[in-house]
Amino acid sequence: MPVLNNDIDKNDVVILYSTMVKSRHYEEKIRELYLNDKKPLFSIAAGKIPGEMHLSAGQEPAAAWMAVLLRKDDFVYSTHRPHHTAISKGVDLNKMTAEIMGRTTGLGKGKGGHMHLFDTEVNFACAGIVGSSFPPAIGVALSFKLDKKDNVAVAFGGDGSLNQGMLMESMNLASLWKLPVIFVIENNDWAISVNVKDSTPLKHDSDRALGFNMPGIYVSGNDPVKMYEVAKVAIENARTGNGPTLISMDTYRYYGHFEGDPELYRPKNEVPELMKKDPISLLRETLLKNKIVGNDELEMIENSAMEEINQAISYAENSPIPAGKDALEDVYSIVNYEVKPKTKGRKLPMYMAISEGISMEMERDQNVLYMGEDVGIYGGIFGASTGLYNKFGPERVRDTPISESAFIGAASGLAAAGKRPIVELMFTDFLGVTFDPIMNHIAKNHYMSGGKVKMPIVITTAIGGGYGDAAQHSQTLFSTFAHIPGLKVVVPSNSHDAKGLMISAIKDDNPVIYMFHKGLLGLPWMPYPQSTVTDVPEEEYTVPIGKARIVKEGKDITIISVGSTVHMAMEASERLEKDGISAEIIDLISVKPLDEETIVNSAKKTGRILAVDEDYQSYGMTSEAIAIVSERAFKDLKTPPKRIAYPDVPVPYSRSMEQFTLPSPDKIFNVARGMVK
Ligand SMILES: Cc1ncc(C[n+]2csc(CCOP(=O)(O)OP(=O)(O)O)c2C)c(N)n1
Ligand SMILES: [Mg+2]
Repeated sequence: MPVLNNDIDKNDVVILYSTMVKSRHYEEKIRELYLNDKKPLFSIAAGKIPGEMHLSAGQEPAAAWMAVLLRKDDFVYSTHRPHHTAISKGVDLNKMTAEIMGRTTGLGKGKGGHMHLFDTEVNFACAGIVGSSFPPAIGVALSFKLDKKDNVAVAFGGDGSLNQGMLMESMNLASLWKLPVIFVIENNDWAISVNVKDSTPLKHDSDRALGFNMPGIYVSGNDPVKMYEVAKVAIENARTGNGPTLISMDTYRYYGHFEGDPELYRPKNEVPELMKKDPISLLRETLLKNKIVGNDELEMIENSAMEEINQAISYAENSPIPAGKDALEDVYSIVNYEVKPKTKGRKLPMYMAISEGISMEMERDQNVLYMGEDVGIYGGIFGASTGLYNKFGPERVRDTPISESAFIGAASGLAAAGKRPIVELMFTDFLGVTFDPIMNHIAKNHYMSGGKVKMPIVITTAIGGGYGDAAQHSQTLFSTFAHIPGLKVVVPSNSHDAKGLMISAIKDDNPVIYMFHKGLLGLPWMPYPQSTVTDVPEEEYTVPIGKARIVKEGKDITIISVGSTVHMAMEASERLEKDGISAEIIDLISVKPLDEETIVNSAKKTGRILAVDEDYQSYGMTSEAIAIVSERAFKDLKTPPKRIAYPDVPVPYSRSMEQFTLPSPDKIFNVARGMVK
């Protein structure tokens, strides 16, 4: 039974109790609705509640403290089992229930569902990827720290998340930067069917903190009062600038991993034994024994919880079901930020144009910051942040440890808290270690929240080969990003566009992947075509995202190019001219959204399409451009479209093999000539 110290505020304990009661009844009610309506088995269409259902009955003590100790503007990132945490943070129960039932009035207009609840009114979010709550929470915490606010961020994870790299990276960053964040591990012994003893070689999960030089506190016995006391200290630490805490709590999961789980892995008597020490019953006894409440008040607490829950269910059931076509809305936030250039400017190499664009936006908007590896005094190994550190200092131009999941994941938290982070993924090849934050969070949060959560994030990244850096440092990968709904992908081919696109990317409320080709940057140590060095206006201006440019008019053939292949196409076209062939060259500038109109109009004009790209051929930009032309201008074509892209092989090291595989002016000349003559 929980013990109440003399100094504990008795009202707080009553709030703990009533919050747990509400959570428990809510879960029982949701379970009833979910199971009743799920018959017949495998009939996906049946039932009030779609999808999987992970219930948290038994785990209430891990969350109830938030109802007392957190403020509305503190932030919580929860898990796939989120209801008790949502209720404890004060999420709107009507909208949450409507979301769980997939209704238009739901938190995400029915686009997120029970694992993806976003309530911007009370700063609550959750996610279905195990361990993915940690990086955004440190982002929010960093934002609080930068703004000198005394708020805290709380991130939840289960015992299964203890062995996720995202937790390690996030604890390291949180401790290093002394961020006001609390990591809560809800250890219910099970990660689906795997017992924690078989996954984690620790006495207590909180021992994970030892390696990160931060406090780690273990709470035994699923005790809501102990948890409250421990959390109080952790919060005090966080609010007063003393950094993060890891709290791990033993808790119980009464139901299966998901509703319908046959639980074959679980000893038969486990749940009945756990229920004998049910935390709600035990706290009720404590309240009665200490004469803090009487039976009448207990009854009132029960009744008021049930009333609220029933009202939320009826609100949800009476809310409209979304139209199927609503699925197509909320992928992107609509934005309008065009600034036309006023002057011609002066010549700058591309890397300096990029950093000039960033610098202007950082001056204009205090919310813009730049993070990544070696981006500080070094200025980024590709020079994108040249000079920024000296101008804006280490808080806003922030060197990070080599923890891409943590600092790119943090960007989504920073954005949710109102910042406009730019994060540098040094080589695009390193995407593999940080795809989850980009693909599942940064790209989708706007959509899953029904358009409420904005993700104004720029991810800068170096692409391309041609200098013998082989398979793990030479990829282009436009289409890997472009394939994911919610991302924009831009690729400047010259200095003018580099600055204007960077300013657009920062002003855009959507996540933009800003890809710069190493061989175009104008770096002193890397050869580059002189044609990349163009006039750059000194003032602020934007280059529109999603709009291609015809860089050379022509009438016989259209060459679609982007980034490095623009310069190859230009070179080839000079030779084609000499052969009497007039090529029209399109610089796509944006790979996503793709400017279909410019492509289709040019195809109609020339009747011949050659798409050229340094990314892998299969499922790439060239395939997409040709598909669009085939759908919209097939009858205007005089010959079958062709493509030159990177063959489906990893990038080889030796020069002879690399040059063989790359697109080149020669290849473009030969293929284009063959198509026309
Ligand atoms: C990265 C990732 N791997 C696997 C899964 C599938 N999965 C969902 S929940 C879960 C178990 C999580 O266990 P735990 O963290 O202890 O949380 P609990 O379910 O006990 O609340 C797994 C393996 C996932 N969603 N994300
Ligand atoms: Mg678990």
